[in-house]
Amino acid sequence: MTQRIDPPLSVTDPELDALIRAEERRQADTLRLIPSENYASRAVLEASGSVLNNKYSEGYPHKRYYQGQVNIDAVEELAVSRLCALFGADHANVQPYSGSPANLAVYVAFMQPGDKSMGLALPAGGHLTHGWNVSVTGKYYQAIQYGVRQSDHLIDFDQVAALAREHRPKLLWAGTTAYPRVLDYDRFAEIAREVGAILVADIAHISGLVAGGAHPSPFGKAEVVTSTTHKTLRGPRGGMILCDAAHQKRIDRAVFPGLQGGPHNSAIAALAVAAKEAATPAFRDYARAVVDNARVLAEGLLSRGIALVTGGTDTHLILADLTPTGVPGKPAAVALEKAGIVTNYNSVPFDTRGPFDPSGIRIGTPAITSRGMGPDEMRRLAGWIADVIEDVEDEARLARIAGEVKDLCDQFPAPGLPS
Ligand code: DSN
Repeated sequence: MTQRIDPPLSVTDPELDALIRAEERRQADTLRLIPSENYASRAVLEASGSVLNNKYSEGYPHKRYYQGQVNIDAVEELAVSRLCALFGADHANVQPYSGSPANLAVYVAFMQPGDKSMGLALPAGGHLTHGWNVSVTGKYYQAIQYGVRQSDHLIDFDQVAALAREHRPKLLWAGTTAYPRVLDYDRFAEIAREVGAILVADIAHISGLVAGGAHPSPFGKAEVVTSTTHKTLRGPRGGMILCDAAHQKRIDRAVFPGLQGGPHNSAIAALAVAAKEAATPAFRDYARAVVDNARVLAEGLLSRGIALVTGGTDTHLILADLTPTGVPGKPAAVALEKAGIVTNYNSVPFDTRGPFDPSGIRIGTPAITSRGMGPDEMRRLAGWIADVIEDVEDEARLARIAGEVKDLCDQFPAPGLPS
């Protein structure tokens, strides 16, 4: 009998294993405030690292091009039915590899190259795939971009309506990556109806909040809804498209065979787990706490004189405009990381600085709320952020805060990490 050789990662590749262990420690010991990041549960991580990785399954349940799908079909059907129930959708396609491929599939489903779409411009808080000029969505299609008002940095619906009437786009995108306020889907739907556009809600940042009832739902208003699955939804890296029954065929064909080959079955399984978790009362509490924490953190920052775009937040996300402090976003983000507080530098609306050296930082509460932190911790955090920005070069201060951050993190173990 031949001996089976299948050593663990630590033996096969100690160098790589050491990097993963170091990343576990970094995620344990720092306050992770990038609003698009989170901690997936141990159960989600287990499913995403499973033997489902080994199976090819082009096609959809019971219509595949390879044999051996008895378990894979059941996995995909579970993910689809759980997501439809969670969001109240007719149909879910769970095969997109992530948010950008999901959005691209929507273009492929409904548009021909050169057709018009409309989305929020990237510098105003939109996403690359809503038609920004460096994205294929802005190169192959005619992208009309709307913005926010200079006076209050809120979406300018008068402009959205005027541009929609002038250009009559096929798709109207309602979605954001750096916008701290809830979206008025009724208003978007009204404009889309008037000009005969399909309203597409990209809820990548807020799908967990929508599932948990902490953000208005676009379902019943947008005919198509796209999302990543790893942000507030706390699932695996992946994407999904939910839509009305009338659009199911077009969407499914656009994903496969239009854009993709074999789906990533381990990600789909982990998404099924996340959808089950998101349907629990505990997840509703989590979603509400994410928003409450963001509000308390915003109040704390404002009380220390830090300016916030739109003056605050009613989501998981805060966009601080550091212009009045004299410290640009990048040095602030670098100093914050030295203090154990991980954010990202970000443009603010009408930024006079460039995207690699912008005026703002973007902050979110999904990951720290997954650790169980609440209002008291948010108040301490606001103080630390303000202290760092007060003097980004005071290395002793940064080191002291990093120690205090580590002590706090030790009291709030993160889901999915080794204890
Ligand atoms: N990278 C995501 C974010 O950080 O918002 C958007 O795709």
